[in-house]
Amino acid sequence: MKKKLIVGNWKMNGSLAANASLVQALRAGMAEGTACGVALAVPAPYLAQIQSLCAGSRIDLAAQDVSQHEAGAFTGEVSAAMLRDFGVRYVLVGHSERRQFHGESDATVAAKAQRALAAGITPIVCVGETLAEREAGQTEAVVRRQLAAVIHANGRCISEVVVAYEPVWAIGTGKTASPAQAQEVHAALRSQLAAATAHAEAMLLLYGGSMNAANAAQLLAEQDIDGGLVGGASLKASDFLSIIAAAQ
Ligand code: G2H
Repeated sequence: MKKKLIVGNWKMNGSLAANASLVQALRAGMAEGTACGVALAVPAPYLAQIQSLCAGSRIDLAAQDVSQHEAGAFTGEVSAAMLRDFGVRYVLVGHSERRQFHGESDATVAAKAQRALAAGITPIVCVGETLAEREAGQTEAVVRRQLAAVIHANGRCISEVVVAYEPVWAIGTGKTASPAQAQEVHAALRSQLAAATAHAEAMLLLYGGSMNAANAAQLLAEQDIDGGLVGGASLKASDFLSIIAAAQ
């Protein structure tokens, strides 16, 4: 069976002290036989700290964003090569908070995925519709358009990305897509990927949007939900450990 993947997205939260106790609790609480992949997407200034705290553990390092540029005069940006220097394995691209608050277009997201892949880092490509788009019956069209840009820009490498479906209306709101709602979109994304690569079945499709200790097992039981991208619930060790346990 495919190994599931649980990624904690800390967003703009943390401090040196809080990070140390959270990672310590996760390391202590992860069962010996934890079978799913686990990664933490941490704010860039803490990459070195988390790299060292996670050394020798089963926790992989992830970043929350990457520049679409290779290097040079791009003040404030972090390149894929810099992330690689810190042992980053995954990077989020196109999170709805980046699309919404930082004006990232589908083309920008596709270019970021390309930079990550070129540096040997797996992009976690986030797609998802707003409440207005869902109510207008546009959910599938929106996520297909967002994914199509990445497929188009990344060609044969598309099988190397992870896709995260995050309905914008479910992010940080406490509202979760029902397992059936999420599965419906995941199945559509899987069939879109299948038209682009022979490896679509093996690819990981994560669900994100108020996933928590109480709803994770049901969501993860769906056929096309291969893991979770977890925001708020990844900041509390006991909640995140319960989600990891639900992914075994
Ligand atoms: C969606 C998710 C993690 P939360 O952004 O990416 O956040 O679980 O807080 O809804």
